[in-house]
Amino acid sequence: MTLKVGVIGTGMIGQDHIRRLTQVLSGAEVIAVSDIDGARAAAVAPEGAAVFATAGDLIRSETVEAVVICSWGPAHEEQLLDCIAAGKPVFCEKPLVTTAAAALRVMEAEVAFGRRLVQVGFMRRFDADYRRLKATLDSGTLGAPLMFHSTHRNAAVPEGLYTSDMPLNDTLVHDADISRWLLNDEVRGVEVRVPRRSRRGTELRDPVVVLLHMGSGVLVDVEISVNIAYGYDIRGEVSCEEGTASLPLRPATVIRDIHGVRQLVPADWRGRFIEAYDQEFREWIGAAARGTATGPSTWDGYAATLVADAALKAVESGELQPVRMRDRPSLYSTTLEAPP
Ligand code: NAD
Ligand code: ISE
Repeated sequence: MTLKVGVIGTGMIGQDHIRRLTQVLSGAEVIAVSDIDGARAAAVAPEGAAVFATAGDLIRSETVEAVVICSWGPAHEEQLLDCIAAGKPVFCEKPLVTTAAAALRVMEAEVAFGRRLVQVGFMRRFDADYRRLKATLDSGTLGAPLMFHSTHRNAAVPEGLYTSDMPLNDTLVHDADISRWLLNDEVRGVEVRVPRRSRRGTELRDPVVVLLHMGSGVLVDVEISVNIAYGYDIRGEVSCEEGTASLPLRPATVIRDIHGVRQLVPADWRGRFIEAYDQEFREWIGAAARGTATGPSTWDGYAATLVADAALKAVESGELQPVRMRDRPSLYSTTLEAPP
């Protein structure tokens, strides 16, 4: 049976997900699209797909069985609540929402519904390298993890659209989520330091260094540089009691020629995580066809949102900012599961 999917937000990642649902994966068909920019939605709609004037119309359409949200973060809350009210499985790109209060509203609605419907787009959890790293840590062969060094570099970000808060409330959510997942732990406190500003980002606060204090005492240092020119460079190394484990550089091919020895660097997230996005959608289609969701949940989106909120306070105060989570509803009791 083919899952009939509606996509909301047809910008960069919306178009990439339409491509993978249409040309790469089986089991799903994009039958509807919507964007506040109606012309863009019409231009990228797959042949035969309906173009809805509003996200709400798409979500409530009887023909749409499951929804993919790729609009801007501040629009996610209303669209998620509409999906839950309609009882439809929904894949929502990160960030889940942009405030802790909004995350709690989405969580309350899903808990009241009584079944998981929401999967958040934390694609790193589906990346084969991160999965091997987690399996190594979980095996215990290196002893307990002590520190995690996470590097998150973008070649550039859209000028004017990407603001100084976004390294902390848009980009950092990936590092916060992957730290919780890799380490089976929660973030309890956040510090932020701002080094010398890069002139490439004009007024943008870039780079930033974030220190996540995990419940076990593990410290995670995160470098976020969003205008580093040379490419999209995601790195991770965990220092444990008896050794270290790190992600390989991708693509792994090493070129030797008259200019020396080098590896290519992906231009952006599309290239680096292409297989991870494919896998997250493979798993989403399977769960959505059963009327539910898998992988990163509303609880995980809430946790990342709290870290973002704390980071924004910490950058202003210069102090360690605590992160206090509410009790975990039983609906989300298995969300820090090991990879299959
Ligand atoms: P984009 O600006 O290219 O596209 C966003 C689209 O959403 C635009 O076409 C805009 O018109 C539309 N839109 C905005 N508000 C809307 C609304 N209320 N209803 C319908 N359409 C609306 O941005 P993007 O880079 O594609 O990012 C979209 C989302 O995906 C963001 O939340 C971003 O953080 C996330 N993202 C995730 C990853 C990842 O690696 N997982 C990578 C890039 C972007
Ligand atoms: C973007 O929205 C993403 O989610 C990318 O994965 C991230 O690396 C980038 O910093 C964000 O802007």
